[in-house]
Amino acid sequence: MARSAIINVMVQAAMKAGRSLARDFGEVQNLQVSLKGPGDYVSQADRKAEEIIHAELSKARPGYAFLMEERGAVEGDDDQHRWIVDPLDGTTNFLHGIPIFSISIALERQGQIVAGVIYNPAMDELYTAERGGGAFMNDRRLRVAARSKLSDAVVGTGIPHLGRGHHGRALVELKNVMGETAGIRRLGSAALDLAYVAAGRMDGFWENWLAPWDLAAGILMVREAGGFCSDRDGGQAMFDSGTIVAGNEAIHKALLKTIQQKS
Ligand code: 2AM
Ligand code: CA
Ligand code: CA
Ligand code: CA
Repeated sequence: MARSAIINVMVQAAMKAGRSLARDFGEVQNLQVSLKGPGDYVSQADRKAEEIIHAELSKARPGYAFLMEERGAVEGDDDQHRWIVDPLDGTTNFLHGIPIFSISIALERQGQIVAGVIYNPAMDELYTAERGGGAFMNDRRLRVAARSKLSDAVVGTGIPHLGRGHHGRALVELKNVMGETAGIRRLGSAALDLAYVAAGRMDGFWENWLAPWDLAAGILMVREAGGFCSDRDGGQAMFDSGTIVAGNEAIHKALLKTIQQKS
């Protein structure tokens, strides 16, 4: 399968940042770490990877705007295009030596996500998607899982930590989903959770209190693999609400209903 020019640019940036993350992952005990808020860590590795991605993408497409987790918004001359970047999704795993983390890069054109790349350097798994062109892992075409019953489904989520999210609501959702599914998984990288749904490894995923850089590439990945994504009310305000529910058509619908239960 031949990759398009824009996917090539994104893959090159992700792989270069991935090599930097892999080196830092090998000596994680030497990294400088700081706290952004309670339980919210950032390291030199996050910042280095973000610099690499910013430099590579700016060189390849001068003038495009950016929204990045660590630097925030960077305006560009081109008001049609914006990169949405999480240089290290799963920092907590990374800092604990758990090899489940990723780089997430999405391209928005006129407010619509048109390309996405998610890369896990520790497992050398590269996910790519282009609007209307399908989703791929290491160039193999992806399709969401076919299971249609929640009782057969393995579903991913994220659990809020100290200082973040509404723990009471998270517990109600967990209780309801655990009572209706074949298993819950908590990987620790929302971008990879969505990539796993696209790959059919997990049947569904839901999480609250996420940011656009956690979600942008993954939403396109799931859709291009034939899946469905919405916010927790069933609408399309994932970026504004920070909530997401994903799966194939049947699982998405059933999962939405389950997490909307009030108690
Ligand atoms: P991060 O590793 O890039 O920070 C895990 O459930 C997901 O939540 C990860 O994608 C993680 O992204 C994100 N996350 C962790 N802490 C967060 C915080 N304080 N605010 C928003 N998202 C966070
Ligand atoms: Ca972070
Ligand atoms: Ca993130
Ligand atoms: Ca991050």
